[in-house]
Amino acid sequence: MTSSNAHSKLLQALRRRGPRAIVAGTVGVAGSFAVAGFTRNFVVAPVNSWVVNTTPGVIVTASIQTLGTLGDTLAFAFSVGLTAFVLALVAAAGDAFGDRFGGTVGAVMATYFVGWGVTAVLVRAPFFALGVAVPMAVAVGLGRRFPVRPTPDRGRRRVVVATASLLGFLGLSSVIGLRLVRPESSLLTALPAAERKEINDRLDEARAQSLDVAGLEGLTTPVEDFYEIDIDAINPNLNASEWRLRVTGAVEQTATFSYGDLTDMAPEHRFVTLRCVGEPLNGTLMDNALWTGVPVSAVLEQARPTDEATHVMLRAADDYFEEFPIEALSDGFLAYGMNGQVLPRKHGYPVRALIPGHWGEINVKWLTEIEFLEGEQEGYWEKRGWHGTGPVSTVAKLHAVNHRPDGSIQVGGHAYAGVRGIQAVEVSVDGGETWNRARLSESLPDADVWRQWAYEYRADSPHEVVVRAIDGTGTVQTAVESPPFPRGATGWVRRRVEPRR
Ligand SMILES: Nc1nc2c(c(=O)[nH]1)N[C@H]1C(S)=C(S)[C@@H](COP(=O)(O)O)O[C@H]1N2
Ligand SMILES: [Mo]
Repeated sequence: MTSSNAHSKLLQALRRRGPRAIVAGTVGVAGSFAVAGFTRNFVVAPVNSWVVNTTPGVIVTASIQTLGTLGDTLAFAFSVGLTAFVLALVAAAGDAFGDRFGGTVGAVMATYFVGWGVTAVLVRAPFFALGVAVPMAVAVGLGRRFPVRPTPDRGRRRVVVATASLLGFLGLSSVIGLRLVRPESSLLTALPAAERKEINDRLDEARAQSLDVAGLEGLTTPVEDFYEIDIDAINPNLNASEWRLRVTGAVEQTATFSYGDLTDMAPEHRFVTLRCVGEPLNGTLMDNALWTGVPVSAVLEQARPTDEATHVMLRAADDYFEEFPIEALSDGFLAYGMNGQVLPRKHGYPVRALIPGHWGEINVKWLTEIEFLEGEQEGYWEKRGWHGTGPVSTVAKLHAVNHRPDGSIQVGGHAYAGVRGIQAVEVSVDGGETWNRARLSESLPDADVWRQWAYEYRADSPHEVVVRAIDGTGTVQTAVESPPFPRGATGWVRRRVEPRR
């Protein structure tokens, strides 16, 4: 046989089986989604993990930097295509098997068993593999029984029927699959109406309290604007129904909690501000949200730490871990909601820790374990030289400078001092010679929140604006300048302002 002969045989085989195989691969993916939704039992999930893990880190990082979460989405779309392609190969093999043994029955059986086997190994769940195997086998069987050939007579009608059935199946599968798990959508619909009302009232209140300064972020940061810091480019994609929180180490008795255990407890709603120790003094890695969840103390009732326990290690699904003194945990919070939404994946779905007054890094996302220790250990960042497990330092930022129609100048920003609170913000418009009190937004009724400040004045020559906060204990923000590494930036924010010409 000449090679061109073999080539044309291959082409013929492809032309005959290709469309059928591709349809089978596609309905295999759709069927899997219908039974599993966006969970690890969805056949694309293991393929996507493989794609992400085999993509070199530099490319992942670069794609995250240039594409953001679009990179995630593209990788996922690619994984969907790759999965359908692999399943199409299985279907083509089953189809070819039928040509030799048993005709259509042989093809259907072979497709069913191989499709099921491959998927069961991938998702490690025999039942969910049926979602792939059954539609694939049906597609191969129908394809053989009613071949769609582009002949003028019944060909056209069959194309229409086949296309319509395919689209119908895809649509139905998506609808069913999306209903199974809705991690990122829906307001916390499971909450009683009274709780939903409380969330909305508190968000409204914060909106009303926000200072009306152009270009200044409000008191609540919308979820899509909330800063995000992760050690990995690709975040864990956890399934709430499989998620567990374990309380271990130096405890009277270990305990395990499911998502339902936490959401069944009486929910609380707290405004908490987070700030990353790594941000520059006047940076943008500081935001505030209304979090819904339960106090850590509620789970410690069932797993009390022993008298020897001195520190806590929080561990997460991305292998992140952070340690801090046990005292900080008592006011801690386990959040599963954010601004009235289910906690988004990028902020730690299904559950994250919030440790009042401390740097962002110990507010562990994708939390899986609270381990009590009988002594100190280093956390992820501390192993890398940071000292970010303690209380935040005091900061007043300057993010808005407005030249107003009446000729005055308005400056404004946010100030934050953790649980010490903000008592005052002072503004100098002469480089620090003299100081004036800024207007402050009313305090939100929670312990660990920022405040906005604003100050209006007139000036007709270039000048330097300096701001400093005074915390709730009366201590003035330190003027000593230090870089973010290793304990957070300090100093006063200064900015040169030109009068309007
Ligand atoms: N599991 C896990 N938790 C984490 C991190 C992380 O990379 N993994 N980053 C930490 C850091 S450094 C900060 S500043 C905050 C940021 O929280 P955010 O991304 O929700 O704003 O999360 C902390 N919790
Ligand atoms: Mo951070």
